[in-house]
Amino acid sequence: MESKSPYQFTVYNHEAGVNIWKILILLKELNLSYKEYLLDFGKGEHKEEWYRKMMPNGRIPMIVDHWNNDKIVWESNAVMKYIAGRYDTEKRFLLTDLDEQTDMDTWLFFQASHQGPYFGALQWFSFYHEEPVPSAVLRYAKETRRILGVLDTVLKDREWLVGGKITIADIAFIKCNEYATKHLLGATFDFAAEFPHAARWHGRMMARPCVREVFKYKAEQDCGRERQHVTGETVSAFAQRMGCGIEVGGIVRVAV
Ligand SMILES: N[C@@H](CCC(=O)N[C@@H](CS)C(=O)NCC(=O)O)C(=O)O
Repeated sequence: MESKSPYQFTVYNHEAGVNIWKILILLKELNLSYKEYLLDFGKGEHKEEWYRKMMPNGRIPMIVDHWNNDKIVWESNAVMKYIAGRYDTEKRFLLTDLDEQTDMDTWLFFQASHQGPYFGALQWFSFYHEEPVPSAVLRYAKETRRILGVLDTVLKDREWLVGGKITIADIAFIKCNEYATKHLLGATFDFAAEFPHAARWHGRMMARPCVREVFKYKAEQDCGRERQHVTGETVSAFAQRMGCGIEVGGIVRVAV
């Protein structure tokens, strides 16, 4: 179907969404055009019927490709695979060897099934849960460190996760690692000292112009890691009030 849309994708997002960053980075790296639609979580717009018809899970992110019959794709790593598979014609972020492709998928699944949920659970129990649950903070802080340790071990003798070059699998980890190592694991956490190989790999990605551009854009959007997006209360104020979080109530001591 010929589309009249002047931009290729609509990207459904929320200003505090975490899984969107890797998609925006890939779109920028491939110089593809898009428009963001910011859903109002406060009003539950992402649970409304019109949205759920496209996105049955009622979450973000989701994309619509107007230049391919309004194809809908959701689950952020599936979105990355779709965008790269169709539009990274020079395979800048993909691999050609079948075994390496399998390894790339393995890291994408690992990101979606381990890094995303465990880091997300640490964030939840540190800042958003109704009552303090120190044992949950402890468990997910340990898991977060363990996952960084897995990455650090494999990156000891290689620059990238698979195929000797940056792929969508590497890009998939950027945002959660940045957030965990700067905020979630507390002010005393030293990424370079504890996980030097993963820290160098992360640093290489953070230095890329397109990555910097997305981080700058997001900072300008005030996407509110310091804001509890539904109530408007800051995460710090929330953590203080609840007496929970990595740096509150001495939990940092048991988490190490
Ligand atoms: N595995 C999914 C995770 C999607 C997800 O959990 N999105 C969160 C924001 S990053 C969301 O939409 N939360 C809203 C809600 O839970 O209602 C992906 O990678 O796309």
